[in-house]
Amino acid sequence: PDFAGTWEMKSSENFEELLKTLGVNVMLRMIAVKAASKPLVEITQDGETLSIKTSTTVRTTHITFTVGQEFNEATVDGRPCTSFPRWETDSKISCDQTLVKGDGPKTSWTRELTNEGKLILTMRADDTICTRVYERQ
Ligand code: R12
Repeated sequence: PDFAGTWEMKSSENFEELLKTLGVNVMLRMIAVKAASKPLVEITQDGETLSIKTSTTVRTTHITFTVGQEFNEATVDGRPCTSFPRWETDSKISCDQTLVKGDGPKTSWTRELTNEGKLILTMRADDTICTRVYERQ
């Protein structure tokens, strides 16, 4: 699958609930929810190596990983973690995260390319699942 492109978000469900489960306080949640309502996602891909830059007004993250290989990133609330991305289907990457330090909810994300050319991101913390749908700009 070709994840490459410049993506804009079309819908988001449960983002604030996810932050709640992660223990983010109400003030930061308000700021984060607002900022995360207009993200810009830029993905480049070389085979199984993806580079994903996610920009908002308050935080920009940039990860590069190869499916099947561990890498370091941060959970959505900013805690350093080790991540292991793998193919769940031939068009869906599933990534379990392990906190580098301390305890917290179990977190993971998936990124899937649909037949309609949409990108579906899910982020999970324990039983809370946030689903965000992106379309190419
Ligand atoms: C915290 C601090 C900040 C944030 C939080 C806790 C904000 C996080 C944001 C995340 C956006 C995620 C997106 C995901 C995607 C845009 C804005 C939660 C700044 O302590 O769709 O890929 C300091």
